Amino acid sequence: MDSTTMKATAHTNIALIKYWGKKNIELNLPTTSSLSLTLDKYYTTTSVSSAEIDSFVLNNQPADATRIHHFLNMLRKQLGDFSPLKVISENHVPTSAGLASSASAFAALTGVVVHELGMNLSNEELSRLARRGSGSASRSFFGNFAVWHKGIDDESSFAESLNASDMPIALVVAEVSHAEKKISSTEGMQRALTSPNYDDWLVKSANQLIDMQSAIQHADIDKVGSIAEDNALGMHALNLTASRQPFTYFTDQTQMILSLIQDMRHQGILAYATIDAGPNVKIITTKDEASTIVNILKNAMPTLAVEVAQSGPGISYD
Ligand code: 2P0
Repeated sequence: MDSTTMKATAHTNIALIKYWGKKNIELNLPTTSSLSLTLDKYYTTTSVSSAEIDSFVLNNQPADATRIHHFLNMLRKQLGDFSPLKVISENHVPTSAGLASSASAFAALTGVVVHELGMNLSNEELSRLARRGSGSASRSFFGNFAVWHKGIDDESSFAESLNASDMPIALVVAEVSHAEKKISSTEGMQRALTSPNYDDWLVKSANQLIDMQSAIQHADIDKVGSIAEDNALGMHALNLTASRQPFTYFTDQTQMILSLIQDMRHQGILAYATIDAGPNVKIITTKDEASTIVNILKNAMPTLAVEVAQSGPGISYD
């Protein structure tokens, strides 16, 4: 691989129907299909160059390359051997605070390596490879809405675009914490699998996915939000009811925002919560109502960092 300045930019995504469990850890096959909205605001830009050993520079700082080295070795097995790489990433996502920086990171890395190898793979094929680095990365190649089909094996587990038309959906991100999460997604999922409610959640999730696709096709943002909130709270209920080491990602601030959202709905504001592997709350709403929600949050919780994100693009190269 020649030394190069080519860059791939992938945006992160927020799951509206969550991935929360692995059927196969080695292959990163999920227990459910999931559905996401790609976000405009948060993204990772990555380039690679030849090096003596696999190494990683994140936001201009040397970083631990263990996970990346493991992933590059998987790519070497799948695509043919290539020499060690220095991976240089700029992360415009708060790292490890439940905003899924691994999604944009592994999508951008997969995209740039495959391009540098001179291979021409479809986004679906790239998605299949990126899945092995981080499940949610499979969904970050596509703009707007994407669905990750859980599949039954390595070949059949990948994401694709939903080809939905644009709708005025917005996401108000309330950043309760930038801190590293206490329990990794992988560990959290393993605990959730021990919940006696897990099998019921699988059935419910499959039905919610069908309903969500229909709501998206009808551009029904209220329904999109309501299904997403139900799905997310179901995921977090699994954590609380795990038979092995039950836990929660929620903090007092998370609970406070959830109750503010209920108040907003009573006032007729379209606002629904979704929460990932951390305390931050993302509020699904319309572009028109986003600023009202920001104002309510800022008034109630003046120290809260709040941003508004919208639908973002698929992977790009320059
Ligand atoms: C999701 N999350 O669907 C779910 C919802 C967090 C909560 O995917 O173990 O970093 O690397 O495959 O993708 C975050 O987990 O997990 C995630 P791994 P990942 O977005």
